[in-house]
Amino acid sequence: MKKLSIIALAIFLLVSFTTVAFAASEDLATEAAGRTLLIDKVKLDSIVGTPGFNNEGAENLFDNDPATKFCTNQFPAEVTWELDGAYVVDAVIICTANDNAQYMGRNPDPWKLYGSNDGSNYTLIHEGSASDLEDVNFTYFLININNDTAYSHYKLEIPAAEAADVMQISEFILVQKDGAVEAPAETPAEEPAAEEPAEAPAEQPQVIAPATSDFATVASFAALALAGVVGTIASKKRSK
Ligand SMILES: [Ca+2]
Repeated sequence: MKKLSIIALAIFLLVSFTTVAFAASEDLATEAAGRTLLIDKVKLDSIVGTPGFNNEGAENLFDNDPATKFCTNQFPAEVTWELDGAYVVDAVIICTANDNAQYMGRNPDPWKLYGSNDGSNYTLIHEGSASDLEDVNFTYFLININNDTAYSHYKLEIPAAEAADVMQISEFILVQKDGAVEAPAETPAEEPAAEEPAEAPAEQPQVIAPATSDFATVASFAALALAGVVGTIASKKRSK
């Protein structure tokens, strides 16, 4: 009986470990487990990505629909997008696509997430691999990330697929770090900088204006001087 109990316990532990190691769900709310998702913070018109197959472009990663996917055979695949403010991201949720179980090896391997606050200079936040996912369909995987910096711009870089000529995922969701709300502090700080160039052109007409009045002044003096000369000549002619 003791042997049976030990075997049963071993099986239970093995199943538990497997469940924890490959925690995933076909339901986003279950996989997110109360975390704050930044789906509605994505500026949809900011999305720029490597072309995908027909109707399978990078914009499909941000539509909160696992039935639409980003599917491409162009590598390295790259996607950049902007949020409506700067947020600290400490996890992402990636969802597999409609036929990963049939076409195995299409998960990204590796995948690299970068952050930026100017859309030009990017910092590597995390590098993941195909081991974060499985060859299953329509399944959300939460991947924790070690990051404490708020970024407003993000870039996903996928050098290759795990074991196929085609890479595909259906959703790429940023997860905000609990208690980190830095967006309001970042956004106002950027606005004055953007206004500075607008003021510079306004000063140019002011520089030109004195030159015009100087010309008018010189012209006035010249006219007065000419009038004086003419007057002098006229008076001299009258005196003769
Ligand atoms: Ca989608």
